Amino acid sequence: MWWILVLGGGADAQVCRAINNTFTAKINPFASSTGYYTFDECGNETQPTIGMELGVEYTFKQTDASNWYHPLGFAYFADGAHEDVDELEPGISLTNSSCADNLTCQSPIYYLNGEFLGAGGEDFGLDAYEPDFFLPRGDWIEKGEYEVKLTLDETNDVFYFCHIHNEMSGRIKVLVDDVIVSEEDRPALGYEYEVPSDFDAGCGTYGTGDYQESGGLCSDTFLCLDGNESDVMVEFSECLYATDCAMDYLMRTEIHDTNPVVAFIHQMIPHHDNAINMAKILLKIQGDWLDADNENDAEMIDVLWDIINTQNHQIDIMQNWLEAFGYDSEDSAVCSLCTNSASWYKTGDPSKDCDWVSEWEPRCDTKGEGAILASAACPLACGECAVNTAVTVAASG
Ligand SMILES: [Cu+2]
Repeated sequence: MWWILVLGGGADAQVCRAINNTFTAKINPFASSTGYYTFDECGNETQPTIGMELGVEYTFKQTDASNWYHPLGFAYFADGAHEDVDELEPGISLTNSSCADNLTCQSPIYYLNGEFLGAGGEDFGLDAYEPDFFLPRGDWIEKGEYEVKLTLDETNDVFYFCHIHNEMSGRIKVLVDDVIVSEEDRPALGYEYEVPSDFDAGCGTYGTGDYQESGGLCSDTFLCLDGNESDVMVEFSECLYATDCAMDYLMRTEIHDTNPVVAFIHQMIPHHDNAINMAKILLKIQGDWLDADNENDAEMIDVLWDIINTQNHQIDIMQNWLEAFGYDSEDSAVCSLCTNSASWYKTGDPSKDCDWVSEWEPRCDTKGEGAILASAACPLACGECAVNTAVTVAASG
């Protein structure tokens, strides 16, 4: 008899294991544009790869309030229905057609307050579970304890994912006697997880690191400080500046030639991103200012979570629309507002205007009336418009 050689002694460290067959889900809203799942059993790691023993029932608890708008799903490929790929359902198997015929394939089972939400057969409770996560946050919290049970009886990797937000999938590897069955990570996740910049990590935002005041991408002042602000307010204003600048910069889109929906979306996504980031900044520092036990404060906290989750969901819908009709996923252009003055001319010589300046670069040092330099009055002629030519920059997802 052959010994089966298990390669890679570090295999055990690759997956996070449940405690008492339970994974307690939470969302870290600051880990990415949408936020990422964590499980108490896996520490602070976001989107951890988890291990599940073959044939053992596990419970995924979604009782923490941060789960609102993030109903867990399970699929054979990353992102399930978002990508039109097979999910774990009673009538779906990639390998065993008889379970599909009998509606007994491996599938999650959804519960509220310990009660199965489905009717059996093809109905495994998702049709009641998922819609509840669209309820107003307070109503959803009041309804009670949401949880999903899942037993895996096939050995291939599967994924947990969010039914509402795209690209929140994490890998599940199957264990037999605590050993990973399939070492290879297959099928592929298909995308890299988002990693906030150091600046974003401090603010709780995503995608604003390049838009700090020091980056010079915005000439406007978004916040007026008089020097008497506390350190907290100075830090807060630096975070706000960067997200405001990102929106200001990224909303300068080219109008689409024929389709108003395209231009609407290209502007609305950075607009939404700003709302989401503003909400996250406040949520991150809420501590001394918003007390969840105070009725008015609690309402404000609801608003912050609502902005983050609903506007991220709308961004997904808008991105899907662009993809469905074959339009670019983003378009950000700093439009050419840079034009030569029609009235400037060299002092005392009206014939020497911006056109004259444009003929020879050294003429940019010429002064006009009021000692205004040609380089300032004729920016187009003097090559000062570089920042104003159309550029496409990566928008945050
Ligand atoms: Cu979600």
